[in-house]
Amino acid sequence: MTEDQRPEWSVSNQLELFSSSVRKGAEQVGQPVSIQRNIRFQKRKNVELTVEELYEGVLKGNRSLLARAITLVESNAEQHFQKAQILLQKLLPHSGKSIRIGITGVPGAGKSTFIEAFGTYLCSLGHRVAVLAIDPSSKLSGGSILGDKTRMEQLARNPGAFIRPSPTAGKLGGVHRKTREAMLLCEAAGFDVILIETVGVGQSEVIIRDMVDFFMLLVLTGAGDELQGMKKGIMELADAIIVHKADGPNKQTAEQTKREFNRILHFLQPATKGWTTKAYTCSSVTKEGISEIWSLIQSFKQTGKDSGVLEERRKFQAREWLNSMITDQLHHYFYHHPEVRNLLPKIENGVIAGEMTVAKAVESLFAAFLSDSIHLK
Ligand SMILES: Nc1nc2c(ncn2[C@@H]2O[C@H](COP(=O)(O)OP(=O)(O)OP(=O)(O)O)[C@@H](O)[C@H]2O)c(=O)[nH]1
Ligand SMILES: [Mg+2]
Repeated sequence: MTEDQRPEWSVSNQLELFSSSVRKGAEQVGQPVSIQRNIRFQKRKNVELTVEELYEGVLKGNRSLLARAITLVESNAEQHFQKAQILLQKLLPHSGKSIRIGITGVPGAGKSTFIEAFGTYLCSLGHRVAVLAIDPSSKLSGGSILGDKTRMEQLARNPGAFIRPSPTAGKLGGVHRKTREAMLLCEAAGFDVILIETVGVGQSEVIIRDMVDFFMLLVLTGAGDELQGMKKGIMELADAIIVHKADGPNKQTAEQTKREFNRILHFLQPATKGWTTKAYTCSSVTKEGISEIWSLIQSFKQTGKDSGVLEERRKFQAREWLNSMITDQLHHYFYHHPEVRNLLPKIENGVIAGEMTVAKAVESLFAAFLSDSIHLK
């Protein structure tokens, strides 16, 4: 069949004839190699890539292959889990070289806007910036609300940046494992600054603190209320408190709020040994204070490197990660054990009806779980 005789394009007619004629066209305009590669990639978009292909792609810093590698680690399918682990194992030696920065604050504190301004600034200095998000509510909503590219339009278009919205919660390990693994992949892809956004609603701050080197809290003015409503515990997790939106009529009050935070911080335990947590002001609209925050992080990194505190922190975090994965796995195996699944409703009813003590209930379930380890595959 010649090109003149070719049939109408339809799904069943989509293959060689059509792609070969595109390729021919491309060769004619003198761009054979890259276009051909593109065609091949397009054709394979829905085809699962091998570990080797993902490995090569991530190491080369290819953003679309990095995105696909992250999709793989986020997958809840058992066979993807195994494949993802092989990929991570291979990439592990290439990870760890970034500065990991956590950013939290109440909804509307301006986290996404800050990341847009800060990330764009870092890219202009030649850094490669990856943005990840932890969404503590995704377990409930099943969706993702953070890391929205709409608030980060400029950064999303920057060739030096990579933005990944938060994963949805899964069964085998949760959002946190996925974020940690996504972070390793980004590092292997050459991103030297990792920004992790999470909305400050309690537990998520502790989780993010355990993943990052530097942790900052964005707060707003309205000092009295802000300070009273803020838990001391959260302030003690932070390496810096940023009074955000310090622009226009807000600028003066922001300075005042900063002073009040500094007064309180003086009496609190610092989050990082050898580092004094202080409050700063910044605006993501006027960009005032943005470069100072980067200088601050640089000096934090240097201090932490010299004292060995940063290395200690990473080691501690690796141990915590191991522990949390063991907990996740145990949880998974326990609740998926057929006998446990079978017994649990009856035992629950027994406990609710006051016929069985909780300790006895747990003992019975564990007896069932441990009597048969065949299912522990
Ligand atoms: N004046 C001023 N407004 C800002 C600044 N940064 C953010 N905003 C505004 O604050 C609002 C909230 O900003 P976001 O960046 O979406 O806040 P967020 O903390 O990411 O919010 P969630 O993702 O919902 O938790 C938006 O209307 C921004 O335009 C700033 O530096 N100055
Ligand atoms: Mg946001």
